[in-house]
Amino acid sequence: MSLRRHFGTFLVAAACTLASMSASAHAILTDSTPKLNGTLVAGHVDMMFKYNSKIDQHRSRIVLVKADKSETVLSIAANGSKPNELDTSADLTPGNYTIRWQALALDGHITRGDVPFTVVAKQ
Ligand SMILES: [Cu+2]
Repeated sequence: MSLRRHFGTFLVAAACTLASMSASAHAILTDSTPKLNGTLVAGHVDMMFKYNSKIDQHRSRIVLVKADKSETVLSIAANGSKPNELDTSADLTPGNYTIRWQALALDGHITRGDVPFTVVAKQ
């Protein structure tokens, strides 16, 4: 009984792996501002998340998570000339933040990721 249940779990895991290997259109983050664990200067900050494939900008999501865990959904700029990017901006004071992105690729698959970064005071 227990063995059979484990086998079922294995099959599900294997199917997911195969699906992700064959779906080359998954949105994978290839570049960003801020960089992973990067630093930005406080003020009105433009942020950019670039993927390896076209994404649905209207149905993707960018959430700013502050050090106190509070979350703010940032609006994504419609950018028809850069269909593989999510562009947004925010007014940021010094501190630690995380951008939690969720990208919907044109194949219908959603990928997610976190980009932690630090904002430092203007010199
Ligand atoms: Cu996919």
